[in-house]
Amino acid sequence: MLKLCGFAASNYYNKVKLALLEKGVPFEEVLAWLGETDKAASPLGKVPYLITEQGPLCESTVILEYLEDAYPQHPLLPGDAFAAAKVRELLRFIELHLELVARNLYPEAFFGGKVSDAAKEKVGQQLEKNIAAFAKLTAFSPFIAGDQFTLADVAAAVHLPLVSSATKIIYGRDHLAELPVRDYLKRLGERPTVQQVNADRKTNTELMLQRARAAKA
Ligand SMILES: N[C@@H](CCC(=O)N[C@@H](CS)C(=O)NCC(=O)O)C(=O)O
Repeated sequence: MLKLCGFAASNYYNKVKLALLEKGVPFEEVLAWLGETDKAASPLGKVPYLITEQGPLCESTVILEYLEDAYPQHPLLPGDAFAAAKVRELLRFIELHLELVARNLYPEAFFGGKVSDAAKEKVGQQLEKNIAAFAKLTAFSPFIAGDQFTLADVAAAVHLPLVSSATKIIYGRDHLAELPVRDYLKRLGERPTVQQVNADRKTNTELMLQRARAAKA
């Protein structure tokens, strides 16, 4: 059986978990905190990584693509090549131009660190520009790439809430507020798969915080 390794507080881990749940592919979760990962499976020590019968795979989007190829049931990419590329375009956009930019704010937004004012200003400007561009690519009708739940929704479900909360904490304003993201995430939240991922995330985040407190004591 596939083994998904990492921890459920991680949004990248949850992206793969949500795809597995949506596709109905059986898998086992193996808890691996940062610093306790298998470096042969994930040489940068990042999570998630997936252990397959043929060997390990890291990088969440590569894993998503592998799952689509290896488990065609409940496809999360359209059959038409162009429509599939449009889904991948959104997926890439969310990861590269939203998550990876907003991630610069996480040390202060979520982990008690500090981000310089200059960095905050630069990230804020970059996000404004990237979110305006993202808005041109999606109508949220009802899903990110149209009328079907796809890999782009899998990414959106885990990345967009963090972009919203990080910008709200750092700038006092949710930079996604002008898009229909709240209603969209509420709709996604009606899916049992998303509910499971969110419930496990909360439990695991609590555990992660307890570990951090114990390490400090
Ligand atoms: N590009 C990687 C990013 C994964 C990632 O950054 N995961 C975080 C946890 S949310 C992590 O492992 N951080 C530790 C590190 O970067 O050393 C992917 O898509 O899988």
